[in-house]
Amino acid sequence: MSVPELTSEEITLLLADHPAWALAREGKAITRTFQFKDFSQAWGFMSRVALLAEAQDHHPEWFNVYAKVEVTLTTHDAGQTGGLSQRDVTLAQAIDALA
Ligand code: HBI
Repeated sequence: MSVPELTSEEITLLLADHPAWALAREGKAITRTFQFKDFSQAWGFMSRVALLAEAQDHHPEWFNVYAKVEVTLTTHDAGQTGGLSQRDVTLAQAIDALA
């Protein structure tokens, strides 16, 4: 089911409120890289994010190597070909609260 995409004003606000995140994929996603002490810390973070994602039914695209975790948020169901939605804002806020 399609969900509304964020307007450019909403995206500007999102980036202002969450300066650790950067726009990616020509404005269709946001991304943040986390660096932890070791793999165990990184995996613990990923486990907590996974529970958030399940609770919100909104899932990250992510890459992990050892203590680094790269998180990208986009909404596959947004607009015609995907994009940023309020779901991404909500999940980014929850992830920031964990970090
Ligand atoms: N996660 N990032 C992301 N984007 C989605 O559109 C999405 C999701 N998780 C589940 C989900 N959509 C559900 O609406 C199912 O339709 C897949």
